[in-house]
Amino acid sequence: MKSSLSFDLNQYLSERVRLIDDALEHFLPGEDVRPQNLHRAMRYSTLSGGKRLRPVLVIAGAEAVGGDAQMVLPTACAIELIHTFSLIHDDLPAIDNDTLRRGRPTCHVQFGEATAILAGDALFASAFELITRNASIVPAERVVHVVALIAEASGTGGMVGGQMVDIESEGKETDAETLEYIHRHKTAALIRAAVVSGAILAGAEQWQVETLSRYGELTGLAFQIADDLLNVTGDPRKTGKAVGTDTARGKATYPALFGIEASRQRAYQLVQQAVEALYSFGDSAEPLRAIAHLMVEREG
Ligand code: GRG
Repeated sequence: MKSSLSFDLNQYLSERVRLIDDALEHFLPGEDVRPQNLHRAMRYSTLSGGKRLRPVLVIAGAEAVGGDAQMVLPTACAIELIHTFSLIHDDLPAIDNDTLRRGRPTCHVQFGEATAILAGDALFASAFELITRNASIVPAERVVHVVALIAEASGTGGMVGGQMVDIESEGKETDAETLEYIHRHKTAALIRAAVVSGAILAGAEQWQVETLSRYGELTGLAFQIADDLLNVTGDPRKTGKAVGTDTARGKATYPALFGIEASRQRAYQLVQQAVEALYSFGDSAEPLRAIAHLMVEREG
């Protein structure tokens, strides 16, 4: 991971990831609580060493507008639960049929398909319960705004909609417009919602919300292009998942449509634009600038 002279990204991330991991551990039902198998599956998939990019972005969004991690921690964890839910369902035999995730057997391989489906469902419901807890920390109208934003980013106007078009495009020739639709909805929508939610909960002004929305959209797209590239050129020991699966399934991806070099350039160009979008922010947005670069320079 790269860090600028004045800002230590590694330290920034490790401090916030620890906060998030502790809060998730505390929030999720214990393995000995009935129904035990469901709770084991929820904990297995959530507490399995993800990068925690989305919850970190919730915190960084809050910090960019003068807030702090404690103001937004329930919502940060909630977004990670939604992300974990999407990964569990994405890996199912009916969707991508993947057997490896974060370096371990996927949820349905470990617990069976029925439990994996229910674990995903329960994580999604728990996420919204968790967001409402933010109302004990910040004004409730900000929380209501964030509930609507995250629900939209998860549903047909976001992740689920993108996933649907992704599935429908498998094995077909896909044009650039459809590919961008898939990536913007399947991946960028939740990333954008993460950074914007943090800012709204921390009391952002409208211009700040609009700027961070643009930052989230641009970096979210760059992140998915990097994910496409890692599926071609990545090391499974670092990504924790199988490589070459997109090509095998005839998936619509940037490298498949534009080639590796052009995809890489597009990802870097998007990051550049995202960083430029933050020009009106001062040092408080330094974490967001550094995270934007990390999104495309990562190896896992
Ligand atoms: C009903 C909300 C809902 C979801 C079901 C399956 C599905 C619909 C959507 C799938 C969305 C999806 C899996 C998009 C891919 C996004 C992506 C690049 C995931 C990898 O994220 P990382 O690299 O993973 O942040 P870690 O393991 O670090 O958390």
